Order: sequence, then structure tokens, then C-alpha cells
Amino acid sequence: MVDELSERNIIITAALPYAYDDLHLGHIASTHLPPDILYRYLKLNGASAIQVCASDDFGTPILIAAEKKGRRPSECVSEWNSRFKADLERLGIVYDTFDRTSSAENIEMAQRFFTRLYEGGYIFTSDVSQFFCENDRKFLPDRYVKGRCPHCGAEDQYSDACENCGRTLQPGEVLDPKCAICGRPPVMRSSEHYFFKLSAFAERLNDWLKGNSDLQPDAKNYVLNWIKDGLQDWDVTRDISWGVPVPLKEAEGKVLYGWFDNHLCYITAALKAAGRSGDEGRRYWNESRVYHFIGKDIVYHHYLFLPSMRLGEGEYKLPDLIPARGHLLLLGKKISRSKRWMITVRDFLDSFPPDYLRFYLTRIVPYDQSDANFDLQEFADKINNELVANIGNFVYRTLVFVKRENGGVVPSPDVPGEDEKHVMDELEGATLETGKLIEQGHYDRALRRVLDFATECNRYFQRKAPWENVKERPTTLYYSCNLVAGLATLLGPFLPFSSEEIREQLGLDAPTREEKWASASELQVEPGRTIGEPSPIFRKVEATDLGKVRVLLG
Ligand code: B3M
Ligand code: ZN
Repeated sequence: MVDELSERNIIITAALPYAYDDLHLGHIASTHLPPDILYRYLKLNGASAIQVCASDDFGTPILIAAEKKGRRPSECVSEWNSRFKADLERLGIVYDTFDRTSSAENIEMAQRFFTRLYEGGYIFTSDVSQFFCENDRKFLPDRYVKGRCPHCGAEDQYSDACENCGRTLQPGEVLDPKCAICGRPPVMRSSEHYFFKLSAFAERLNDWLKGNSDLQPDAKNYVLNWIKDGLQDWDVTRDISWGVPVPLKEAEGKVLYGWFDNHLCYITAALKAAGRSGDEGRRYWNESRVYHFIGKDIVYHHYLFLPSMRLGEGEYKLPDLIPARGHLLLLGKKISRSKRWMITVRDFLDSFPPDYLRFYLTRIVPYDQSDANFDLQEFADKINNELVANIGNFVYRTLVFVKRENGGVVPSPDVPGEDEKHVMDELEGATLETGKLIEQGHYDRALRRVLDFATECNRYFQRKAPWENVKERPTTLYYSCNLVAGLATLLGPFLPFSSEEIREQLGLDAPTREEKWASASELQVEPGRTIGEPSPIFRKVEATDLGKVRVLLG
């Protein structure tokens, strides 16, 4: 999928978390970790790339959450924005720009899009009959109304979706509707709304989807079917106080629907990160490759709504790639905010190092839309058997040996024998194949490939038995140190903290080095170098550690 590694700039975006609740493990699995692996890999290859994200600030859930606390939404979202950044940074996920959809630049971007679409004839008005609370004197869109689900009968459901059966509800469909603010039954009232003519783009979307062989096949196929079934025009305005004001005199008091402005923040944030604006910004965007990483629940918005808006506006190119991954189940069950069946990133990182989470999630999340399951026992097993017993073991025994038997100095090797040639070939193969798998989006398989290579490293050490084969010991230790360095580079995109720590223990200090992906298979550690202090990079996950996380689930 990454065919022009260093020729064109690459813009990577991750779907924007709603600014009303903490990031949980599901967000990381599908949306934030996969792009970060690619981004780090691209950087190691010297490619020009930027990675951006933002908090998704507008919409009724956010306004309601703020009103419940008696606070201004603008204050709340700004707190969430900082919290997201802090959590992601703890995980080693650092965006060149982490913007907010409510930033002045994004409001301007959204209004520009609206105006150009309006002028282009892609926006029309229509009367919508909507819940209205006479007590609060407010229209009550989406989450402002609660009631009984007409499908499964569950009580206390929002009027736009049932958490119990998972169905989306049409306006007016919910039974026994109640205003979410005061609890009184609302009435129906008509309001003029603005609609985006999504249906006008069916043919162009079809051509774009069919003509782009990089787009994920499973997503593409069902999106093509949606188009065949007919596209519905989108109501893109709301009668609430929190949102981008519709830039028309006659639309006073109306704001744009959150899904109108949120994805535009991909563009806003990228241009901010690149320090470009106006025509220069548009050129920058259009000359880059553009990748949007998402979870499968927002395929509709990203494969249909987003490209249509860009086509209609006419100034910003469509994405080259929209990798969509499945849901993360938690102990076999669907994550649910309302039932609090979730583990927040914060809580998890209070118990485990960030690389453990990165490792496990990368191992279990494939490049398709199937769901992955987060299982605590499997998490412990994978960390203990693969990280600790395989990679950690090889690194630690090599370094301890150099420290103890050679005073911490990397020895000078003899001419390499068959074993050395073999294991260095393995390293070269692992570097090429891991890179290729990352370029294809298969991060799970790429990491598996690195693990297989670590197994080879352990075999090499075992076969050479430096504890008894004293004659060949200098050669064995010299090559082992270089294999450790190679492993550190290969692990870089996946486990940045551990990769750094391994390099430090090897005495390859970070600030002065020019680390490159291709250098993984070169001899990076020269004889005579003094290594740092060896200590185990990974520690075992014990049952008591798991207990701490189980408690979080109640
Ligand atoms: N905030 C929905 C979600 O968090 C929405 C994504 C916006 S991406 C432009 O799943
Ligand atoms: Zn009310």
C-alpha cells in the first residue's frame, strides 16, 4: 500500500475521539495504534510523513455532558483535548498536530466547505418534523430525547440508537419519548433544515471506489452495495447552540451537524502541522498521499460522506487509503460506555507499561474488519511467552554475558562462520519481510515476523553456547550484540519505549544516532564499544497484576 516510500509526503490521520469520555482500549486497537506503527516505520525510512488527530468537540452528547455538569461545553472539550493528548503520549503516540474540531481554523474550514457546497447546488432545504420541548423551549435532536426502543423494548434509550439491541432509530421512532433535560414528554414541531445531496455523488463514488485498487476490498464491496441500494441525502444542520454556525443569514441559530465538520479537521490539522494555508495548503494536501485510519463503525461516513463532500467542494483530493479495522471485544463482550464495560487507557497504563499494550493489541488486531478479543489471560501469556521469554531473554542474556565475561566491552570477532552467516541472512530476511508487511498494513503479521526472528537469535546463542565454547565466544558475543541492535530497530515501530531502552543498554545513545530501518540488518555495534547497564527489558505479568485490571470491570 505504501508504494512511494520517500517520493511523496504522506498524511496520516486517526479518527477523532468524541470529547466527552476517556479513551479506551478499543480506540487504540483500531484507530490510534495502527497508524502510529506505519508512521514510525515511514520515519525510519526517511520518508516525509505527518500524523494528525483532534478531539471531536461538537454534537449533542458533548453539549448534554457539559450541561449536566452545569459547565460551558467549550471548557469541557478543552479539558478532554488535553486528557486525550496526555493519554496518547503515555502510549508513545505523538501527533504532529492534535487539533480540536472547534478550533477557529476548523470552523473556518467547515464554513468554507458549506458555502462552496451551497453555491455548487449541493445543499437544499427541507422541513423536518422534530421533537421540541415546550418546557425548555428547545428542539431536541438525537440524544436529547430518551424513550423505549421500538425493536427490543429496552427502556431509557436515546432516540437515535438503542444500546441494548444496537439498532439505529429514525427521528420520531422511539416510544414514550421524554426530554432528556426535564423529563417531560416533548411535542413534534417542524423546523427548516439543510440537506447535503449525497445522492448526487453515487456515480462519482462508484468510479472512485472501483478505480482505486488500494482501498480495502472488504469495505469497498459493501460500500458499493450501499450505493446500489440508493444513497440518502444527509440532514447536516441541527437546532442546538453548540456547533459551527451555518454561514447563512437566514439560518440564524442553526449549527452544522458534527459529521459535517469533524472529518474536515483532518485537513485543518494536517495543514497546521505542515505550517501551510490557503493555496499553498491546498497544494500540499493535493500533492500528498492521504491515509485515514478508522474503526469499522464509521465506514459509511468515511467511504461515502467524506469523499462526496470533498468532490462537491472541489479543492481537496480524496483519500488514497481508509484502513478500517474491526471492534475490540473485551473478554468476549462488546465494549459499552453506558454499562461501563470498558478499560480506559489511563487505568490500563497505571498497571502495565505502554509497550505491553502496544504489543498485545498489535498481535491480535488483523488488517480487516473482523473483531478482535481482548482477553486478560491471553494478554499475560503473550507477554510472558513472547516478549519476556523470547525477545527479552535473548537481549538480557547477551548483554549480561558481555558485562560479566568481557567487562562490558563488545569483543572483536573472528571471521564469521556458517552460523553467523546464517543468522545474519535471517536478519536481512526479517528486515525486508517485516518492512513489506508493514507497507501492506499487516502489522500483526509484521510483528509475528520479528518474533520469529528473535527465536532464530535464541537458537543461534544456544547453538554457539558461549558459556562453554570459549574459543568462539568473542565472535558469538559480537554477533549477538549486533542481533540485539537489529532487533531493537525492527521493534521500533511497534515498541518504541523498549526499542529505545535496548539501544541504551547497548550503549547506542539516542541523541547522536541516525537510526534507519535498513540499518537493522547492518552491523551496527562495533568491537570495543562499552555497553550500558543490562537489566531485564520486560517483566512477567503475574496473576495479581491481572487482578488489578479485573477490578476495573466491576
Ligand atoms: N468521533 C465517532 C467515533 O468516535 C467520531 C469519529 C470522527 S472521525 C472524523 O467513533
Ligand atoms: Zn424538557
